[in-house]
Amino acid sequence: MKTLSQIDSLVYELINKETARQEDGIELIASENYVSKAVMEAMGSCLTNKYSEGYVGKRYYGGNEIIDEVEALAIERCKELFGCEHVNVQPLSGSPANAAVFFATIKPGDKVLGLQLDHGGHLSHGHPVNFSGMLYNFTQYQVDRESGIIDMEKVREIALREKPKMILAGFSAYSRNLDWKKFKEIADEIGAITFADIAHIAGLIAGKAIESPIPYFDITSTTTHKTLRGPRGAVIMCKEPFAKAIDRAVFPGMQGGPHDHATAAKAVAFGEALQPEFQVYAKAVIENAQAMAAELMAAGFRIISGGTDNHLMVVDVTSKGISGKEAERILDIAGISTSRSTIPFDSRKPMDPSGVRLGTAAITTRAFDTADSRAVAQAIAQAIENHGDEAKLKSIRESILELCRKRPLYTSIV
Ligand code: DSN
Repeated sequence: MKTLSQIDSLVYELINKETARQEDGIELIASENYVSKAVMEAMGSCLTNKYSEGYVGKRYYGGNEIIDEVEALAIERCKELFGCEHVNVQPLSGSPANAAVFFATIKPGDKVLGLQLDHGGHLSHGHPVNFSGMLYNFTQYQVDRESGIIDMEKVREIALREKPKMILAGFSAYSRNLDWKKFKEIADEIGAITFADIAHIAGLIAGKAIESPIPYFDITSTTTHKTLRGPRGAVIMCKEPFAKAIDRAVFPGMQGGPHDHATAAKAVAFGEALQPEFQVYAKAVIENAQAMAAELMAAGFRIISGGTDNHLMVVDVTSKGISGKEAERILDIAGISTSRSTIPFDSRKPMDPSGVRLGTAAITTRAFDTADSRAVAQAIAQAIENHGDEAKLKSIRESILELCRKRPLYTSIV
């Protein structure tokens, strides 16, 4: 970043500080990851200069012959990676992608069934403060109070009673595999559209570590920057009969010009995820999460649903006399980034809930193995148990720094 350092030393310094923060800290925010330098270079390219409203071969601006090739490549690689019939690679991020799916398929006021936010769902899955909950008539399903797992018989019961036009399956804080086939069977009983939001687990699906909804579901959206390890952005995949409506909903329905630099970076990330190494990565993400969950449970923490099948877990920290917000703050002091999280049936408020959500996508990218993941879990337990002891927190921070130096970030990614 030679030019930036000369032209704008303030921004340059801030980027340097953030690079150091990422290098010297442990990233457990379940929705974050570290992209490769190749993805970053594509994001930082001259493609950011272009306007290209429209689609390949049908643009509203001239000079798009190269952009057409970039977008066609992203489409081709995404189709190969996920085995989908059609894909729109233009969505700017997850919520706009989900908005486009709703615009394409249902009308304001229509009934939709989705997972409740504090049971692991997402704001755009019908929360009242979000456009989804304001525009559409959402009915929400929950996890079982005892097991912490979605009870498919309950989902069926609600679906048969409420007869939604769409059933939405997906989550941002749920650690168990979804039964895609069962969701589809339930939807077929009532003639509902099936919509999967795989934002969190897309990389695990691409890496063939967990099952894909794409063979069963009508429409699947995902962000590209979580386990999939691409740039900030999203895609919408669907069966051919929905293709035209999805494309029209994205543009001109929702968005203007696509971010062509992001499209190029998506193509790079899809290319990386098509390599055999990505399957090794996806498997390791899950193994690391399972090792971390086991260690935390051994230290006396309650993990919602009793473990994990994917990259994340929601940990109830209240038994250690601390709230989720306070745990997030203490762990930040120790050099571990997490995000506070509500737990199902939480008696506390969303800004200061009972849990923290942890994920292993980022640490696995920097080559952490199961022994490292267990060491991180021990550090978390120690920090939370000694949350009032500044000297102890300082010594945990030192051990985290040592672990980070053992697994350097910007030399381990290519
Ligand atoms: N903010 C993302 C997450 O943390 O899961 C979802 O939008």
